[in-house]
Amino acid sequence: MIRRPSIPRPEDFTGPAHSAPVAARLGLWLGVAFGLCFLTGLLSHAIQHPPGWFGWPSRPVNLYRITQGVHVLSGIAAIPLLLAKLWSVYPRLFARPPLRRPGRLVGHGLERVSILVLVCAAFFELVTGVFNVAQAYPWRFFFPAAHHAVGWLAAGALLVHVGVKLPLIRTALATRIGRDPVPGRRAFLRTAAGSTGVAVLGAAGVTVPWLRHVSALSWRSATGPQGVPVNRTASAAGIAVPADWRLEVVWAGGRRGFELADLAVLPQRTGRLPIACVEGWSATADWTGVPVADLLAAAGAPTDRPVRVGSLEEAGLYSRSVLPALHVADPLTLLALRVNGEVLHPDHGFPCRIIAPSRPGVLQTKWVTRLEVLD
Ligand SMILES: Nc1nc2c(c(=O)[nH]1)N[C@H]1C(S)=C(S)[C@@H](COP(=O)(O)O)O[C@H]1N2
Ligand SMILES: [Mo]
Repeated sequence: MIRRPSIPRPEDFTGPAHSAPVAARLGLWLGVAFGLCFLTGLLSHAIQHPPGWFGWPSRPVNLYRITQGVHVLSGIAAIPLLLAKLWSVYPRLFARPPLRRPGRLVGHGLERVSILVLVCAAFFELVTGVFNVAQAYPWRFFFPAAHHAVGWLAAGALLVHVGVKLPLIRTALATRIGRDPVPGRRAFLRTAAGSTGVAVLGAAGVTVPWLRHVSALSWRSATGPQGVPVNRTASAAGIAVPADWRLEVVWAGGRRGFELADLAVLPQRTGRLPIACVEGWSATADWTGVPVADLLAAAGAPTDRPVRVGSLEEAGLYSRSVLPALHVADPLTLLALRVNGEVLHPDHGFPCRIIAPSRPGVLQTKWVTRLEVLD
């Protein structure tokens, strides 16, 4: 007699991974990782595109380095957690009928759609984020804008999902795993937690100095001229410093030019400051230069305004940036001329660059040629 192969039902999956207490715990951990990742991502977005009400402090000097490190590492942690969670719940795909009785149709349909959106958005965020860490962009959209928009989509879908499932989540979390009649649940959760730990440790070397030696992803940390990594080299940016290079300081009431020799004789300050790239790597160095506020004062310009920084680089998204007034006022916001005791390498921005505390790397403009005090 030939038996027709039967489509399984969720109850047919009896492995320890496929149970509500396991799924709820993985969901909780995943929620924490996503939450941290979302908030630190919003923060980074706000620092780069500050709304009027938003102010970001310049101290402690490592603040942005820490929030961006948390962003990248919580995203890395979410990858094994998401895979474990999907493994845990995929038998639900076999639930029949796919949509329930008319009375519950709206709620159930909403739940299904929110899960589909959530899974797609979460995958999109994690995959594009990892590619960004690797600085590979095999797509045509603009990464920061897409990553930001889909982040909101994931957050919305997650809220709906948690809202719909809350009663179930509560019961499942209240079930003690230790007394569980099904063996193996604890082992599955331990494996998920262990893989997450390995993934985080493997990535943390990009930003945590004492983890450099155990980290596979630390390739960016200590390479590059003068001990600091480089994202965009001078030749990639098409930089040729003209023989008559001058720094122009411009403000509402006037302008003044400085030659390199003029900058070199102004009082210098050295600060141990990080470059914290939005892609996750960070590296600390001793930067020496003229505090921007002192330079403005020497020019006779106001020192309590935001300042637009212009570069020799003509095109390119990072060829200019704006220093908010809070950062201009910080004496460690430098127009740096030297790094680790040496004149800046061309790839680090010779003749001079901005190095400010607690600031995304993309805003640490290199090859500076103009400072414009804004109203
Ligand atoms: N003019 C200019 N400045 C720039 C960039 C750039 O492409 N052009 N890249 C920025 C980015 S993304 C980072 S992380 C830092 C890196 O500085 P470094 O190359 O000296 O390490 O420079 C920033 N300054
Ligand atoms: Mo960067």
